[in-house]
Amino acid sequence: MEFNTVSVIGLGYIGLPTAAVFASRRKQVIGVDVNQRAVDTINRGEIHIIEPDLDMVVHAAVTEGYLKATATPEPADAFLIAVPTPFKDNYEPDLSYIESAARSIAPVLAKGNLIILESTSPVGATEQLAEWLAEARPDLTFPQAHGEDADICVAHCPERVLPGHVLRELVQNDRVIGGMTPKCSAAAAALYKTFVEGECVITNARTAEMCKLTENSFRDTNIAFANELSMICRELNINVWELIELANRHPRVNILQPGCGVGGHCIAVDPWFIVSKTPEQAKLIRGAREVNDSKPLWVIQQAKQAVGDFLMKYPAKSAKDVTIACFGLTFKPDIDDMRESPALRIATEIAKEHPGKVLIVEPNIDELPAGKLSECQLVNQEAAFAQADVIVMLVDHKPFRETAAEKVKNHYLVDTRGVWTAQ
Ligand code: SAJ
Repeated sequence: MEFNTVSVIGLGYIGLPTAAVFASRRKQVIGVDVNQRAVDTINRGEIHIIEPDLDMVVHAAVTEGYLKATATPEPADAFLIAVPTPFKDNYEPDLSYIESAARSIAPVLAKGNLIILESTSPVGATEQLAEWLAEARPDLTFPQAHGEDADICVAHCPERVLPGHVLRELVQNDRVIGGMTPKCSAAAAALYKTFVEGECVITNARTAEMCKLTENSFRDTNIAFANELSMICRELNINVWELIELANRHPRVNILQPGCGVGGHCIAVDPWFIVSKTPEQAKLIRGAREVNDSKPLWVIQQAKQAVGDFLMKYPAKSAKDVTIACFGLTFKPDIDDMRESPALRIATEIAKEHPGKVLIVEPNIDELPAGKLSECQLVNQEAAFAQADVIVMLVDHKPFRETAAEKVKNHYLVDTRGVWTAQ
C-alpha cells in the first residue's frame, strides 16, 4: 500500500503533532478540524495548543507545503482519527466525535484506503466506526463483512504520548497496532513506520483498545494507592513521604507519589471505559477512580482544618483575617495546562468558601483564568510567604521544589506533594 497523502481528523494535542511529524517526513498531509480558528491558525504556520517545539515543526511543515488544514475532508490514502472521547454524565463513553468524524470522511473514501482510529476508545469502538463507515458507503466493502478482501482497511492504534514530551515520544515509543484483519494491521504498521523508531507491535483491534485503557488504569490505580496511603498516614500521624521512600527501598516495591488528585483528560477518564463495559468485574479500577476523585475534597478539608488550627492559636482573629496562599494551579508540574486540573478546582473552591484573602502562586501563567478566581491575587512566592498564614501546596513546580522548607516554617501548611514536608 502506498501512502502519499495522509489525512488527520482532529488537530488537537495528538492530531496536530502527528500531522506535523508525517509532514516532516515529506508526506502530503491534510489536517481536518471543525474549529475554523484552529484551521486558520495552522494555515498561518502557527499553533493553537501548547507543546514544546511543536510550533517550529508545524511552521516548517506549512511553509514547505507539506501540511495544510481544512474544515472539510478531502480524499487521501490514509485517514487517522484523533478526536476526543469524553464520558457522559453516567460515565458511559461518548463516541459522538468519532461518529461525526466517520460521517465526515465517508463521502471522500475510496477503494484501497486505510482508516486508523487513534482516539482512546472503549472496547468495540473500532468495529463501531467500521459499521458507521459501511452504513454511509454501501458501495464499498469493509473488514467486518469482507475480511481480508475488503476495499477499506480499518485499525486501532492508540496514542500513548506524554503531554510535554509529545514530539519525542511519538517517534520513540513502541506502537500497538490493532487491525480488524492481519492485512489492516500490516497496512497500519507500514504507515507508522514512516516515522516511528520504536517497535510496531501487532495485535487485534479489541486488544489494542483494551491495551490503551489498561495503561492508563494501571497508572490511575497506582496513584490511587499512593493517595490512599497519604490519607491513612494523616490519620496515623505518619509522614507519608518518608514512608514511601522507605517502602520503595524494597526491590519489588515502587509506590508512586500522592498529590492533590488526578487531572488531565486521560487518566481520570479512560478507566471509566473499562468500568462501564464490565461493572461487575472492574471493582479495583472503579475504586481507584473513586479514591483519586475524592482527593481534592479531602485537600479542601485539610485547608479548612489548617485555618481552624490557626484560629485556635489566635482566638482574637476570625476567618476573614486569615490569608491563604495556594501554590500551583496546573494539572501536573512544570506545564501551563489547567484543563481538568484538581489544583484549579481546589483553589476555586477555597476562594469561594474562604471569607479572607486568597493568593495564588503559579509561575507558569501570566494571569489567572477568567472568571473562576476573580477575587484572588496572582503573586510570586516571596509575596505569598510574606502575606499568607496558611499555605496549600498543590503542584510541585520546579521553583517551589527549589525553595527551602525554612521559608514555610512559620506557616500553617497543607503540603499535598511533599515539597516542604518530605524528610
Ligand atoms: N500524578 C500523581 N502522582 C504521580 C504521577 C502522576 O498524582 O506519581 C498525577 C499528575 O499530577 C496528574 C495526573 O496524575 O494530575 C496524570 O499525570 P501523568 O503524568 O501520570 O499522565 P498524563 O495524563 O500527562 O499522560 C498519561 C500518560 N499515560 C501513562 O503514563 C500510562 C501518557 O503516556 C498517555 O499518552 C496519556 O495519559 C494519554 O493521552 O492517555
